Amino acid sequence: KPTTPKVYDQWSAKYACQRASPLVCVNQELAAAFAVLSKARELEGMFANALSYERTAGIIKSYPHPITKTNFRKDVQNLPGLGQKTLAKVEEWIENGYIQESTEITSSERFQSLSLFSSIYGIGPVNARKLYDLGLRSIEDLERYYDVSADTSASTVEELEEEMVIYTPNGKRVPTALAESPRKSTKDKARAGVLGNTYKLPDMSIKVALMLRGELDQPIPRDEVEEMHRVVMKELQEIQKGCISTIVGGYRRGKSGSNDVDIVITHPDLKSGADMVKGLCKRFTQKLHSKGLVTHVMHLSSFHAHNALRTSNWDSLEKALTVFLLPVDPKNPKRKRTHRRLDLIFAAPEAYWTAVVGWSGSKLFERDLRSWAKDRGLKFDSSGLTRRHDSKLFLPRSEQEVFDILGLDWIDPTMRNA
Ligand code: TTP
Ligand code: MN
Ligand code: MN
Ligand code: MN
Repeated sequence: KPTTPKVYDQWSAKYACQRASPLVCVNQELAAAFAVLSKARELEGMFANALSYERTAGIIKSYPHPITKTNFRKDVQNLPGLGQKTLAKVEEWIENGYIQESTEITSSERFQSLSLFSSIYGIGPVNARKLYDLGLRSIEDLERYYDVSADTSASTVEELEEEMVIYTPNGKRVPTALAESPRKSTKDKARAGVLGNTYKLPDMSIKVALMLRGELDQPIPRDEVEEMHRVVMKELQEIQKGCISTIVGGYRRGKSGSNDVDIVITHPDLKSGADMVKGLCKRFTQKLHSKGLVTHVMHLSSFHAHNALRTSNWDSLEKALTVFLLPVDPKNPKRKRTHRRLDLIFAAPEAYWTAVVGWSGSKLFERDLRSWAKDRGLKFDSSGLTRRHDSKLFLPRSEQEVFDILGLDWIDPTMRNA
């Protein structure tokens, strides 16, 4: 589907999901400078400020002309959501070619350590700040702190399930088995203190991510993404024939190197596809693990039908966040394979296209898609599209239909890089 010229003309629209945002824009350095400011605020826990700078970076990515004094007055200062402080920074960039604050942040020890720590899977801003406050600065410090050594072996699906706990506000540990059990009522869970609380990732996942850091932080070229996809789907056919899939995430948005591989999977049979997909995530992950293709399972989620723990950013789809290793290529046996992060997302056929849209990103695009939907009395997430007042569920049969139902103009995935 060609991107309609209309979307290219909508660069001043409020929501990222109304605008075309290329991977690399004509004002890339300016967008990157605001991305640094956003990242810094996020690392410090200032989420409203982080979002505001993220939106600024996003709207700059959609603006199609190199920003100059002239079009600053004509266009840029009227773009939605840019406040006085932000506009002053844009002017500073026009004047000097850089934003002082971004440059200072980039070279600061605190920012460098916090970014480095939070680049490890399982370490978020809160944890990163805690580690920094303990005096830790480098990866070597982290390895000592988490006691990463040879015993950081494979975490199997079973081990992971045993280890995963949820922390309630009063520090009580609740096993996820209870939290996610579809047999326990919401009332039971509330009594156990589970509702509304977040998972604490087991330290094992952090250990694994640290141990494999040198491999996991290498971008995955597009042809290797495609090779992983082929291998995964071939294995899947062996336990469930007829499944279909889309590679989503950064790959779908056109990135030449991805940080991980994200695959959305369903069985297209509208009558029995949902049943065939149910429980498949865990079964398939176990199969991949037994074959040595999945070496580690970082997180396995959503066997809870009612999804009491659902937070605004997460859907109720079954997913496995794993570490994957391609087998040695017999035609090229000397080439060592690299451990890669692989995310598998399973959707019932009626949720497939919302899952594809919801996992194609970017994060800002997804966030604005939810806001846009909300403004129109709809609710969008990866697991479905519903009307708010009566919970009527829409059943889009294509990605185009998801856009149509939402009243949005089509945007090619490669233009969703807000
Ligand atoms: P990611 O794999 O984390 O990111 P990415 O694929 O866009 O980029 P890369 O892996 O190369 O760094 O997430 C995949 C998509 O899932 C993302 O594009 C949007 C969606 N997503 C959210 O909407 N919210 C979230 O919190 C996360 C983690 C992902
Ligand atoms: Mn990804
Ligand atoms: Mn991912
Ligand atoms: Mn989970």
